[in-house]
Amino acid sequence: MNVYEGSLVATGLRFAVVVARFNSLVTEQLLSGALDALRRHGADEAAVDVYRCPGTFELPALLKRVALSGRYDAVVALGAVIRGGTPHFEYVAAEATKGVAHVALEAGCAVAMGVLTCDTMEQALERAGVKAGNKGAEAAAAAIEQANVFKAVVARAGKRAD
Ligand code: INI
Repeated sequence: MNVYEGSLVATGLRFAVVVARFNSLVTEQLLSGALDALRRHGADEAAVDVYRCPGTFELPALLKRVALSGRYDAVVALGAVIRGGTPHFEYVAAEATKGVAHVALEAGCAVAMGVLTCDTMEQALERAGVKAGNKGAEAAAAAIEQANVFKAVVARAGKRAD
């Protein structure tokens, strides 16, 4: 039996982090969590690019262009959708989730999802480094692992079939 899995070593990999400005109090914390995780897992500072878009609704479109550019081993999507008094939340959250999933299936690189969907700003801040970890850091770790297992698939495909 052969088991293939991705390591959490980011050295030698190229990353893009795509982050929405809306609810920047939260998204900037997700961004610093993601960048910190990439750095601590060994990513080169010069191998990490950050792209910003207006809101989470715009995230999948930018993510798609970045992911399809061929420049990256992994891209990380960061945003924060927080419920207000109108159905707008549902639309933005649904489109962002579907959009990121769509890019993940179409892109040649790994795609990680770090978009929070929360009822309150307090819940969002808790998940952005205050009480419940940092989902940006978790998404960055997932991106590293997925990029490395993708490399394992390519390496496996290059070996003689047996
Ligand atoms: N964008 C977010 O990133 N988070 C939200 O909570 C949010 N809400 O709830 O309105 C939000 N709206 C803006 C949206 O992403 C677009 O930028 C806007 O509709 C312009 O296209």
